[in-house]
Amino acid sequence: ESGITRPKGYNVSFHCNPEMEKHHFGMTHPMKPWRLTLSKSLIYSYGMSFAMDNYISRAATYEELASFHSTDYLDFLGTVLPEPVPRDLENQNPDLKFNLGGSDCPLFDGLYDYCSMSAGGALDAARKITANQSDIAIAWGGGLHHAKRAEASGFCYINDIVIAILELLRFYPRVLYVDIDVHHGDGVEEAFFSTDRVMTVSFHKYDPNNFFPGTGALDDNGPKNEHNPGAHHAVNVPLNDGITDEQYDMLFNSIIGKIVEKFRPSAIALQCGADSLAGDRLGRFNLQVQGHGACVEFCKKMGLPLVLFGGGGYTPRNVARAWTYETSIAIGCQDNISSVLPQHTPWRDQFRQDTLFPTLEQILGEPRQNRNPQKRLQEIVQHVSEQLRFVQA
Ligand code: ZLV
Ligand code: CA
Ligand code: ZN
Repeated sequence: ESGITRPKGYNVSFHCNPEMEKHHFGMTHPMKPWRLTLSKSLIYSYGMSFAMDNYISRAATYEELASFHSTDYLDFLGTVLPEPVPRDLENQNPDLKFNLGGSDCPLFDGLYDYCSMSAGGALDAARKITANQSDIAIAWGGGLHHAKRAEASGFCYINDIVIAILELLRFYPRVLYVDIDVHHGDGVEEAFFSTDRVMTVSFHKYDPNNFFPGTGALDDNGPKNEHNPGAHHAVNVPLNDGITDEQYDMLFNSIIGKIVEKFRPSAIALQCGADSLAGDRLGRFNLQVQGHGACVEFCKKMGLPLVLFGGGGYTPRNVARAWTYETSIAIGCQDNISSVLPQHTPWRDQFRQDTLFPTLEQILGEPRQNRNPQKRLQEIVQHVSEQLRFVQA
């Protein structure tokens, strides 16, 4: 009836935990876990749950979190309580342990539960893949790419992606990590700096002094010492404001195509941060739902086991559109779903326009100026090609 059918022999699993979505970072904080509820409700309105295996994910255990994080950090994370911060002290320099409790990474009620549920979904997704039960596993509640072994950073406390990739590495010789969040995937890059079994690729806005986290220059490709097998296994694609679908897809297909050919990964982990969309509260790009989704489509076409993670995304209506479209791509029903949002979609007025694919004019009025000359993009492709000469499967 909805036009959604389940292709035989192709399995997509969907991992979420409604309890996670109920947490709040604070009124003025841009990260809104509720965007997960909005996304899921749109996905369900389209009837897509009938074409996937749906799981309520568990919370990751302490031991699972400790596969990457230090126990000092986890113990502290498990015991700190939110402290009411006096207004005037909020942005001063409190004594931050593990970078916790500042304005980017506030302490809030249920913080440890929130983190362990995000990681639990990502781990469940990875395990469905390694058990050969899913071809694509989706964990929109994961993708928190900035968290370090013993430090919170940029709204991220636990690096669910690193934990999930470590699980994939128990079964697969090589994993390709791709990150289309508008921010640099520094935590994942750093975690795998010294191994040649994971290649990390991040596309991001790069402006070292004015845009978080300030790392991820074109020639930051992993510590280049004689004994580091991970040298050359970090790929960075630094971009400027206003990049368009057309340019992004050219870059993405050309770079990921070359990498898959040379590195020959056995699985792909794709972080789908939706803050790279036009109109994002923190982002700076001009990507549309179609262009963002084209990255997922390209990865799917590689025919390798694929885990999809969420990530950033600060304009909830656009996050929900992108992750809905990308879920449809995973299932393979993207050409059969209506571009008009289903009439019965909950919170339908949140979406402003009734289309899954708003135009740039609808999103922004005036599109953001594109500061990515074609020549620079060619240079980036050239650099990556040269870098790949040092890589072998
Ligand atoms: O999307 O923050 O710029 C994955 C992700 O990649 C900063 N943080 C740091 C460095 C100095 N500070 C500023 C502190 C700001 C504290 C509160 C905001 C509050 C309101 C509106 C915007 C922000 C904000 N914070 C914008 N950008 C930041 C970044 C962190 C970005 C993390 C992206 C996370 C989930
Ligand atoms: Ca990125
Ligand atoms: Zn981001």
